[in-house]
Amino acid sequence: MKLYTSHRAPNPRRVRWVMAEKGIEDVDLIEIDIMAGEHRTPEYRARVGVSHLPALELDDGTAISESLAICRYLEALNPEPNLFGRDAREQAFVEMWTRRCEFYLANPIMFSVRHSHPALAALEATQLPQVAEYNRLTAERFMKTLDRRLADNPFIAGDRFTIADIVAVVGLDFARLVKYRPPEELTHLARWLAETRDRPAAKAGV
Ligand SMILES: N[C@@H](CCC(=O)N[C@@H](CS)C(=O)NCC(=O)O)C(=O)O
Repeated sequence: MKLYTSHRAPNPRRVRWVMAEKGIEDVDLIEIDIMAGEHRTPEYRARVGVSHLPALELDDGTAISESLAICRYLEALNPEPNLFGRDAREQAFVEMWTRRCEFYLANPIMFSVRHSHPALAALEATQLPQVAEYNRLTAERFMKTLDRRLADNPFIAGDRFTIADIVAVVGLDFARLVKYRPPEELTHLARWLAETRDRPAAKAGV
């Protein structure tokens, strides 16, 4: 299998993090230069169907895009350590927190960075400061929710590390591109962030 990835982009990083947690090594990483538009070529679109990263190309040539679909596929092939929940109840909780983290944290941060970092202007038809600000505020509102959650739970979905933590930390790490730091008073979020950034996968530079 081949993973089309880009080392600075957040969504492919989710997949690389899942691979690191599970010790998956039989996937070739193909680096795509987003700033050079390599994902917008007719060849890439013909192969993947959309001009997005990441994409996982299977050995028969089928391509799967959407980072979380790829992560689920890798989990099905490599069940341990489990990242998506073991029973119906845990799966629902993991899904709930993953979607919250994606919709209210990771995506808003992505839009905020894309609409404020000068180097990323090339990816937007028009870079709008108001879009950046609106999305920063949306993300910060959810950071407060996460802070309350993490006051009573070691990890976002409960008592163990899951895909919800990966989506959240990758989103927050992307904000470092614009030198953003979560508000200091969110001490439970800070505790979780430090511990998550200290995991072997993160320290290995995933
Ligand atoms: N929902 C998609 C988002 C994919 C996405 O937006 N990927 C970014 C990189 S992080 C991309 O391909 N950007 C290229 C562009 O906007 O031209 C996923 O989770 O995979």
